[in-house]
Amino acid sequence: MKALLILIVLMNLDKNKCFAFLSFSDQVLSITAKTQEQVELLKNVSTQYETVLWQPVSPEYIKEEEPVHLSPSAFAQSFASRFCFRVLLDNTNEMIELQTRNDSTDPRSSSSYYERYHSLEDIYYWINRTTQEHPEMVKVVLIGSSYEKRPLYALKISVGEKQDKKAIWIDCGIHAREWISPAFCMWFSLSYYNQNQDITHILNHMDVYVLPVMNPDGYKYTWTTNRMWRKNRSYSTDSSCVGVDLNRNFDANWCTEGASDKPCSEIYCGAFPESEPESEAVANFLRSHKDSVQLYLTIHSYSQMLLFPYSCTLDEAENHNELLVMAQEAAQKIRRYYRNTYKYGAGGKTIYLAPGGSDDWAYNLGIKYSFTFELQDRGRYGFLLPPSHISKACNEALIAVKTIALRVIEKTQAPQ
Ligand code: 9B3
Ligand code: ZN
Ligand code: ZN
Repeated sequence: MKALLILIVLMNLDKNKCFAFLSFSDQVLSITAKTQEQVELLKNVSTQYETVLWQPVSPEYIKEEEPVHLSPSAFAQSFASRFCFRVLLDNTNEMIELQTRNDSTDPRSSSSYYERYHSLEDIYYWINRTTQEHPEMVKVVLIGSSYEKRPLYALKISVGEKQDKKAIWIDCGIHAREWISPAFCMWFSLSYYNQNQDITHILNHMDVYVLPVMNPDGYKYTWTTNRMWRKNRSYSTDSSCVGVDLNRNFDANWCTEGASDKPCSEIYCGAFPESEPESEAVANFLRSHKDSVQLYLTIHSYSQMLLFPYSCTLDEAENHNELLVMAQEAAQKIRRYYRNTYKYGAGGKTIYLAPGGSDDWAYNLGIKYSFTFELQDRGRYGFLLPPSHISKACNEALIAVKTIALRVIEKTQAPQ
């Protein structure tokens, strides 16, 4: 993708100053539509010109006054001249190169192992090492396999003699390009086997299941072929487009408004609920552990939000206020300790109506504490969050997890 590019002329729109820019295919721009006409134009551009849309996830969500993040490949000049925009990133190719390099083959060679992104092979290796180094508390559970037959390994972190503890489930990497998510699952696991006081308390009361990469085929593909891939890698019989959005494939108002039945869409819901082996594996595991799992967490990026059901309807969950207070407390901790702002609320009202998500499905299964975290950042780097930001992004999410886990224990278990 060397620089095709296009020029964008200057213009004077409203009071905004807009300067002349050259736009290249490895730039990411932020454009805000000011009128309905501009909304339509942006929708057209992002469907027609092989534009890579970073935010929102799919063109139908483009609205007035909400910044759109995209990587233009061939802007029509007529289009470009009608907008003011800001360049978010100038050199995505270089950033991608940097973030995939120096992925050493010896995982623990330096102390910054957890502050780098890791290839799928590295993560499998890490899973193996982790269980070997902490056999007394970490076990690996094979919950299924992906479309391309890669194993879906979850870690079970458990301490003490008690066998049938309640549990927390946490999955990462549903969406392939959200690299901070698998990095978080690894960071999180590390903090659990290098315990501190809060963690010890949590582990005395609950086991923790961690699925570091729910979409291994997609993740692999982001390392080898297309860094911006989101879906899994399944082929459908009646289209040349590949992939299902695993977070639209669960049985929660499946494929209604907010999802698409078109295989080429980034939010394609699949042929039927749980049509994909990845979502089916997670759903099967949770169904068979629904009496023990009390807290469901799923990690995404980017936009800094703590969301809870429902996303698939605007109706409030039965314990909406309880979830709201928990999310608020977690967001306050992040603000206080890390000086960073997270929005929180029910998904449907906070971002957009989105059916078929794992959090809503888990909630309806009976897991009354169910959250989706959208980690850093708010668009400065988006999916290409530099490795130097991993530790802060993970630590702030970790404090939110701890806050919520401690509350769940308080609410569901008598003091011991
Ligand atoms: C979407 C759904 Cl369907 C849900 N239940 N909870 C959160 C989201 C947001 C993520 C998505 O899948 O679009 C953000 Se990447
Ligand atoms: Zn205790
Ligand atoms: Zn996501």
